[in-house]
Amino acid sequence: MLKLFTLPGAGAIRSSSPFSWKAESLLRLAKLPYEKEYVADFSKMPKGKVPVLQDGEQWIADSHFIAQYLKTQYQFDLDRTLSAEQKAIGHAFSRMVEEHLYWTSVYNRFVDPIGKPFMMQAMFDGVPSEQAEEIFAVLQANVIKQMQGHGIGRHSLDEIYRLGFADLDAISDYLGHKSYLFGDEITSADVAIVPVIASLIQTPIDTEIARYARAKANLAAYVERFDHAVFGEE
Ligand SMILES: N[C@@H](CCC(=O)N[C@@H](CS)C(=O)NCC(=O)O)C(=O)O
Repeated sequence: MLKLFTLPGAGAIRSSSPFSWKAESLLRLAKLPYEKEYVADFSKMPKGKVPVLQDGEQWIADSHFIAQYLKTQYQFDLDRTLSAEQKAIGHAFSRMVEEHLYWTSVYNRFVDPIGKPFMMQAMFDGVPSEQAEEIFAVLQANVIKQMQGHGIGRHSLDEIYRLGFADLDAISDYLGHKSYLFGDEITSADVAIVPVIASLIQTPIDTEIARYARAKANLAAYVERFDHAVFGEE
């Protein structure tokens, strides 16, 4: 059976890692049986990150390569009916969300002081507070370092969120009244986009960017529609 190395979630947050949530959504949409293993030590993963899919002797690290693997090995292609133009638009939206908007969501959880109380409770319930503070500080320092390297972390909170607002506007405007990005069917762009915006909308953190995302009625409905289609009543 396929095994997905992932991070746990809570309720409608299917994983605290949007890339793992994306990989799990793909497995579900492909109707492939799988089991999950939660990763505590990233250094045990082939590229130091989740998700990773194990299929027998094969280890596939990174959600993009997992999607490609499902296409070549299991003939699972969510984009088969899309035109070349739609595929190009979907590709650009996915990259914008995963390489840019994602960081504003990470910032809202780990760096914005408003995110900390929820994160502490969600991650360290029952852990002595001194130890929880120490681990959080390490995670936060790691996030800040990665965001500095990316470049977005060099901006102020206000600037980071304004950059995120523009991404949310673009998705909301393009989605409009459609069910999914390209109509009535889920395509791979939706699978990349929804976990990132759902992480903002459904995590009970009241940062400026989370409020901005929640205020977009079509995005909130999109997230719910996708979750119902992929995870049902679970
Ligand atoms: N491009 C990768 C990104 C994966 C990624 O950034 N995963 C994060 C969790 S959301 C991670 O494992 N972070 C651990 C770290 O950087 O130490 C993908 O699509 O799978």
